[in-house]
Amino acid sequence: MSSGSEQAGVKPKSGAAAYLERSRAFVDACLEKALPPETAAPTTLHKAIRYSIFAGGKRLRPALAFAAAEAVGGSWDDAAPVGCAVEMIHTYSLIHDDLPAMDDDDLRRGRPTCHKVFGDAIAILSGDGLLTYAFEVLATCRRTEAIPGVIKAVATGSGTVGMVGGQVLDLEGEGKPATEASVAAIHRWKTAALITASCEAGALSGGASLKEAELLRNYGQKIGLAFQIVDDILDLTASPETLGKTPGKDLQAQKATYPAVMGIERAKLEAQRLMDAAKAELQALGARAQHLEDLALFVVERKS
Ligand code: GRG
Repeated sequence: MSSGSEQAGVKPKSGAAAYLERSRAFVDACLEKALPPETAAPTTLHKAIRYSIFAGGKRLRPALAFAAAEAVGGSWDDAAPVGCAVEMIHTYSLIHDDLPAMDDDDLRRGRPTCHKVFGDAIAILSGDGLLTYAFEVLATCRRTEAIPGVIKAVATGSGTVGMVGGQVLDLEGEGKPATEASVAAIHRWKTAALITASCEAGALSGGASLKEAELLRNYGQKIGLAFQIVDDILDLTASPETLGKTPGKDLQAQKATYPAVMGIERAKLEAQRLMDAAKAELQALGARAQHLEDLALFVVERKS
């Protein structure tokens, strides 16, 4: 039997699309409460922070945190601080990445970048502010016994042997010959590490055992890498309107990417292989991990 929306000619949302929509509404309400209003001093800084964080974006990392908490029997409320923190850190990384000293980009999430609107200094400080708020909000996790593990997972994923270190490898690799191994090393840190932390910290905040946290970490590493492979492919194939950022930048900067070292078709197969391997990590968690399975599929099938 078809649903009402199908009868009306409206395509029903897939499992992941509906989950992302619900988790976006939830995390945006939590972020709204966690961050100071635009009217709070210093107003320029708080305006810039809100301009960037509420500019859109898929909110994939919070959704992963919520789904990981659910997969171990926890709730969205348990994982709300993790969802906010990883989105704050992700947004800070985008603001800093767009600066003239890094990727020098004018467009992000379909809008002029933070530094184009507020200037370089405020953009740098907005990123600093978001990173600091992330750890303040993590300290409010409901399961207080989980807080040290949650903080460690998020700090490792976003620090010098995680996202920040990956950004350094990425910048240093520009214009140099790349191999599959060197590209994987960059992507594991630059992109997969924060996605991994979202899954692991989300699970811990939901009461995961050490074994469950390890499964979720393994799942996160695999979909994190798949996410970046798809990002590399979209940079070559998607339009600025769909992406909300300038495509073709990787090629222009001679960046180390999967399509550059193995071609687009093999890169697509590698993303699929990683998705299958990620799903295999979920088997021991049973039906509660269904949303994580849907999100793994979303990661490889996404168009923006
Ligand atoms: C500057 C410390 C620092 C780190 C920068 C993550 C990163 C490292 C830079 C972001 C630039 C970039 C294009 C990275 C590749 C993958 C990625 C993180 C894409 C953007 O993530 P999405 O697609 O973005 O989840 P939305 O806007 O949907 O949230």
